[in-house]
Amino acid sequence: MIHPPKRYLVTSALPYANGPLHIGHLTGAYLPADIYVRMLRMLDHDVAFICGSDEHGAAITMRAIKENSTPQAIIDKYHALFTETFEKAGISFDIYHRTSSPLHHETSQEFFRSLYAQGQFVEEESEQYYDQQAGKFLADRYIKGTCPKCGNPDAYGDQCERCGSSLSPLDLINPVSTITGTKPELRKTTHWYLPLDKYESWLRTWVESGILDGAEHHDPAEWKTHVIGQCKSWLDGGLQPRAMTRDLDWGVDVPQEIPGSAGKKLYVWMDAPIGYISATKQWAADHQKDWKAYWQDPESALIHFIGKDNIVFHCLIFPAILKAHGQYNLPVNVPANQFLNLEEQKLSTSRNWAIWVHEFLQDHPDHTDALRYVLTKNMPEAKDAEFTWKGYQSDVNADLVGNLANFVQRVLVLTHKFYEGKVPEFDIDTPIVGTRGDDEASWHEVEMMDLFDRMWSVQDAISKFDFRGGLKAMLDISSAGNQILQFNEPWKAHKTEPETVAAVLNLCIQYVAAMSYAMHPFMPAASARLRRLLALEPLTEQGSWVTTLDALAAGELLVPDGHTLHQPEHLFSRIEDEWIGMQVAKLHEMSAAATPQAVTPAQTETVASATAGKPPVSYDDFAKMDIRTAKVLAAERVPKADKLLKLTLDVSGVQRTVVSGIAMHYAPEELPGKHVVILANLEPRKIRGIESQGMILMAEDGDGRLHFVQAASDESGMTIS
Ligand code: B3M
Ligand code: ZN
Repeated sequence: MIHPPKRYLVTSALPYANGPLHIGHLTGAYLPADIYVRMLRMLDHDVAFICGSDEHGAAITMRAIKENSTPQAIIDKYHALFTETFEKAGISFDIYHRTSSPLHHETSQEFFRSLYAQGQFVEEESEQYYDQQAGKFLADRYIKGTCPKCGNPDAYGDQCERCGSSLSPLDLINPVSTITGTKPELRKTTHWYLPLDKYESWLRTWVESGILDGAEHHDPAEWKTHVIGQCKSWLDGGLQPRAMTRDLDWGVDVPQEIPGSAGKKLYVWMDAPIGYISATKQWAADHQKDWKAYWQDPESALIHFIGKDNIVFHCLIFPAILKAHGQYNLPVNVPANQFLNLEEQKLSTSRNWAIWVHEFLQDHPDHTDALRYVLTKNMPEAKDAEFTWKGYQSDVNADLVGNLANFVQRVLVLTHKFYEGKVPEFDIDTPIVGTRGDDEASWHEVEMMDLFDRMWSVQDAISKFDFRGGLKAMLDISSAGNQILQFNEPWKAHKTEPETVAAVLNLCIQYVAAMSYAMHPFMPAASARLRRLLALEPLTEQGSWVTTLDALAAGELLVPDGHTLHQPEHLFSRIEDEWIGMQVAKLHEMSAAATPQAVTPAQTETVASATAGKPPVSYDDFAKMDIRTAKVLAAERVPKADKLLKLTLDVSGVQRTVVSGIAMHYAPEELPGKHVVILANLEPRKIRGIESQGMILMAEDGDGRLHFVQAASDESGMTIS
């Protein structure tokens, strides 16, 4: 890679359009990319920031099955939601595209065609699992079974989420179809494979030394250690040929003219990353740009922002696809983030243990920048990180209110008090007791050079993907400004040393103006508010950092003498305990409501105490419970209730109806014939008009998935004591 590159192409992982985005997604792949891109623009680089919805793959079709809906309806709903969410969160994509678009279908087919024509695929017939009842082959998430590596009974056909192993359906022990719950049979089918095993050696050289085709491509020292580490462990484990097609009915068709293409779709991990290319094409068409320059000119830098679960696809598989094509650049960096935990637990969609970005920003539109700040401060850059509401409160109150807003406020108030809001003129030679400055440079000049260095630190950290460091450097500017005020106490000195006070305030106003630039990548809306307070033009992104730093280097003022500032207003407001208490309560309520059986307040409490550990009970209390084995005879959805299923159970020959909140975890078709355990003497209760006679006991794993509890015998009606 030639430094600096002529242009940048920055991508954020295309989110699956099958569920809303939570704060872990935001801080994983979108916020860091946005900060980085805003800084690139301010540095006057040519950059395209690309994203879009990933609308194929089992994640979408499974959701459609569960919701009794269609894939099209699901993707339309979430694509619209994502577009709105990113906009509200201030994520400044140049384009937010979608993989269901005709342009994407054409682009990915064209790509496939090219690889096919160049003989890059190995066509191979193999035996794959087939669900007779559904009439479908079962790949990836359509098949479940026990992981051969760790024994997790719920491993998917492509991956075990417990131990992280990459799997193929044939590796699974006791495989079952996730569509019908039936045991699949093996059938022959033909697919096109990318022979990753043959690319192992160049991939290793590329990842470990940054050398590609004998030339320096990138500096591996700039890559995160955990990213290289994960790649190495995949390479050490040996790469296998990977099928680039699937037998599916939702996805991009394998080009029709290819013999044997009928019924075949592109593998979602082949089509989705090509989504970056099709989005770039659309953006280029909309803005009279040349998309090829961004993807194919070796002087362009491609950078992928992703979460750590996508590393193998962006660091090994997609690069292999791009290189097999022959005309594309490979990424110069993939600054993947690790995971964010929420209140010391894993974020979990199924348990609703999450802060949903659209919901939070809808309820609290004035918190966008505070959220961006706290998520950047706690970004899981090198290791998993924690988000807590208490932490949110203290980060906002200490840093944004106590430090930043307070500095701005003091400067504005004093300028209005002493100078009618006008930036005071000052004498460059004003000696200021106890501060720096020497014969060559005045105190004001020295402090302005210091400001330059501080701005440079912000830029330097961001360009190294050290967003936490950049954020700290930004806040340090305001701390330094506060110190200047504190040291010189202009509120006291005004009468006795008016020259000093004029110089101090002038300097502090320059600091505040610099802050409006330094804040911009992290908190664009607050930066805009600050510019309004300073009565400065809205900041132009393109090139403004360069102009500002040039001005500082030349010893120029950022705000001229005599310029009138607006009346002070608080830039951020304090967060009270009560507000935090409400957020914590909401989190627990939402999560309890998503947990089966917990549909009444009383039961909500039970669930909350279960996570905290329950107090001891007497044997007598335990003995009051009638716990029995039962067998599921039938299951159906409860209308207008996403989470509920109505189950008909057999309990030693007697039928019973139980309403259970497991619809997000099991499709009704998979349940008949299952053996379960129930609390048989739970007071009958009407749920959605159906009388529920008991409760099914479920075990919840660390990922929030629910599993039936079973006795070692299949007899129904046995008592458990
Ligand atoms: N949709 C997976 C995910 O959201 C996937 C990323 C695609 S990036 C090309 O984790
Ligand atoms: Zn496993």
